[in-house]
Amino acid sequence: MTIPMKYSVEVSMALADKAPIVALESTIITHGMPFPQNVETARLVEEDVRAAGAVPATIAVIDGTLHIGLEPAQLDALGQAENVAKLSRADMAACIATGGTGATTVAATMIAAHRAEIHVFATGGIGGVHRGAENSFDISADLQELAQTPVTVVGAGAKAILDLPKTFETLETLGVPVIAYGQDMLPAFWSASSDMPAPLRMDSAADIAAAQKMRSAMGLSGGQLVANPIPIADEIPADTLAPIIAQALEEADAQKISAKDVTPFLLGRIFELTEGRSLTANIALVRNNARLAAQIANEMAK
Ligand code: PSU
Repeated sequence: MTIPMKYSVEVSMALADKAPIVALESTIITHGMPFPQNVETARLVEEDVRAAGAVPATIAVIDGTLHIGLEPAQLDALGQAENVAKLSRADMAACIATGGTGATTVAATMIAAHRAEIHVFATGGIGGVHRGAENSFDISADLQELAQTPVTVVGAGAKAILDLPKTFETLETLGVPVIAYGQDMLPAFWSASSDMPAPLRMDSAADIAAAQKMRSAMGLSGGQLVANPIPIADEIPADTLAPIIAQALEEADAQKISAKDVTPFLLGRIFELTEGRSLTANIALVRNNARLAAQIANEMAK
């Protein structure tokens, strides 16, 4: 059975030339940010990747076709579409098989990128172990994906709405390298630093690319998480955010929000409670991740 897959013009040219490519996800567009900032950000992020010498490949399923790289009109339409599915490993194939439309999460984007032989992917922050997971068992499929699919994911750590210590414990159990970029401590998404030391630290894109290549050479499955801190000028200090996150979590609990709806609900409430500041920070960190991912892709292509 052939997979209905379509490459954008610039991605197919880059693949033919073995030029550096950076995969980008689409859930951040459909479920992570409001319109029109979602589409504006997606465009800016693509431009950041190009300016850093790589080709952007935004990934999504549209009418049953897996797109590797979206044309501008497709990106626009996706950013305004309603009832778009949020796809992960479990439901991606079903969506393609039944002609559906869905945005790809970190897990699904990694699967698609690997199929397309793209080795580097930039996002905002990965999903992880939700607070209260000891009762809800809510753990993002992103963690398992990092353990099995060989793609280097650049994020500002995991989203700070999660239980960060449990998230990083789980990554360690799964054998996923977590590399803080340029600092000793793990970042915490909207904040440049958490109080957790990073398992690994690297200061250059070349080292990060070499580490992924060595994993493959050694036959170790899986990718790596590069935890890239938000630039200090754009961060929201963790102390400022803590009560806001707590309030959003309480509301999610009271309204019985569960499963895939939890992350979009929390991001939306934190946006309202910070009067938009969380979104400004989110945009800054995604762009910062895109620039680093492009540098890593350049090193991988050497
Ligand atoms: N980064 C962001 N905003 C987002 C996401 C990442 O800045 O909305 C998305 C990614 O697609 C990630 C998903 O896979 O959030 C995590 O969702 P969940 O917690 O339901 O697994």
